[in-house]
Amino acid sequence: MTDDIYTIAASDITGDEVRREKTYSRVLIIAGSEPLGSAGVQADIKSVSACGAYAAGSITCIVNEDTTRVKEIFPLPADFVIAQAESFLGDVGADAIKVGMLFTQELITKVAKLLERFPDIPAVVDPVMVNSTGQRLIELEAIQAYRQELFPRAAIITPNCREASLLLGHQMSLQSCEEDMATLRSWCPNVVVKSLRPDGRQLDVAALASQPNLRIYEKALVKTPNVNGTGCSFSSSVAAYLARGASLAQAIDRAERYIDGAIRSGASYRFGKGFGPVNHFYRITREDLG
Ligand code: PXL
Repeated sequence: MTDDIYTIAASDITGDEVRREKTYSRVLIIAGSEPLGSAGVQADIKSVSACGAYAAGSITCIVNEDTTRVKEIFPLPADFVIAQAESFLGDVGADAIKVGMLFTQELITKVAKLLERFPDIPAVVDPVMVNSTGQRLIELEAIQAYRQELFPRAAIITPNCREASLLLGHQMSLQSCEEDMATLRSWCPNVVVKSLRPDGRQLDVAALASQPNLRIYEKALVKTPNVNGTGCSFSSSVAAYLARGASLAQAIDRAERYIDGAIRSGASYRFGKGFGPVNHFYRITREDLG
């Protein structure tokens, strides 16, 4: 007995026979997967799509978590992660790369070597180290590899304040900001530190090689637990705008606007008992969807 095969609009036309002249703005995401759809590669794909670029992904690890805690982390073999990325880069090509959770020192080193081979593709490196509940998402000994190997290959790095503090070896504050940004810039010339929280205010601080002064984004603190994956979503949004041809400064401005809207729009949804997602597609209305 043979299996039934249902064929829908089968085509034997191969690429060479067709004029394919349109291009996507392509973002290759190298990041971890999680089951909530709030953070990691799931958030990355949503953000890149919501910001108008094509999202492709190489999965680094699978995280089992609910909205209250990370339960288990299952890293995939580092060479396989790189091979997935090479499959996309070698055949399709990318206009920007977003690097999220890597977890192991071995993978950080291997991703650094991969980026070295593609120096013309800007890479946004989000050094994922802790999640919203403060749990660690990286092997301790791997932090050094971010500083020494991966950051020098990045176009921009986007640590949050806690991650910046781990990288610096001390708590980052508004008082130490100028000095700390200078240290971070010694590893990568373009840096955005997310979520500094001096006296009830919420600040993101950007330092760009092209600009003499720090750019400070002050945002009203939105009261919501729905902030899981905000770092992932922000850095993916930056990558999407870079892929679409924006300058770094423009990409950060647009990503700040995007994530602020996504947090506000998602603020009052009920979603589990802990930290929920932002509303990635808030700019698309029901009418758009038909
Ligand atoms: O938000 C940080 C993060 C990144 N990547 C993955 C995660 C998380 C947080 O839970 O699961 C895969």
